[in-house]
Amino acid sequence: MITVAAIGAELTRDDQPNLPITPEEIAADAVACRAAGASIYHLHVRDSSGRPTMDVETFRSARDAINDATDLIVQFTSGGAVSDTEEARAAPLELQPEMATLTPGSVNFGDEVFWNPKDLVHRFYERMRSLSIVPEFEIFDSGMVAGAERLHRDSPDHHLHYDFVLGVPGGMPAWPDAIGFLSSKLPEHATWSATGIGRNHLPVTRDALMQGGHVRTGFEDVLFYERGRVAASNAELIGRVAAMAREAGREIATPGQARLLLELA
Ligand code: KMH
Ligand code: ZN
Repeated sequence: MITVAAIGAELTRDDQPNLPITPEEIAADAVACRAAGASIYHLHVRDSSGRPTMDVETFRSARDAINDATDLIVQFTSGGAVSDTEEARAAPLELQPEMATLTPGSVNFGDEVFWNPKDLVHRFYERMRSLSIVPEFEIFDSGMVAGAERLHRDSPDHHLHYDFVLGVPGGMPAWPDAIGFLSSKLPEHATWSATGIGRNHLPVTRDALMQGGHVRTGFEDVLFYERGRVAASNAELIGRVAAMAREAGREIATPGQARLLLELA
């Protein structure tokens, strides 16, 4: 499975002129990503001036635009931006996306803190499950694997899927043995993907593909396609990861196959 983290909350149009913002731009981006091999679209949204927002109607328009144009799994962020309140971060869940991210612990995030105290995480998890949303646990540091386990208490009523996000300043670095270590700590039958931020991206992608994991790419994680050249599109980033997967002898999942792997309804 290839996830595209297409937008994020940190990047601006000044950094990345091709950042998709309007529903039309997001739909066109999603179509291109689907053609290049993506099966999951990890969604953040922006307001009309390009600032990150957790506005429910903006999420609705973007989600509907992706659904109208593709069969991609739409995965909402519940992380938002580091400045968002708990209420704002939780609000779009009422739209019942198929999946949503859940970060089971706090972590330094550059000069800021990505704030996920235990009670907030439990409230988000309960809300997701009450709406039949399958969480993807975002693992920025190793203790978060234990944090996720405390949520489902060994008897989850959904498939367990994790995403290792390595190389955020303040989180777990993209150490060469990080993926092997983290994946060895997951419950049986769990699936996992990995992404490396910035210059860590290709080594982490390669390691994940070689070790049986799934992968994530996109503007949220990668600004430069190569030294000195900003990525032209999310689809360009997906295309590179898909080529690496094929070279590693891995098949690319369609959204339908990903739904089976993730046991989505
Ligand atoms: N923007 C980060 C603070 C997620 O989408 O769940 C959090 C984030 C994780 O992007
Ligand atoms: Zn995100």
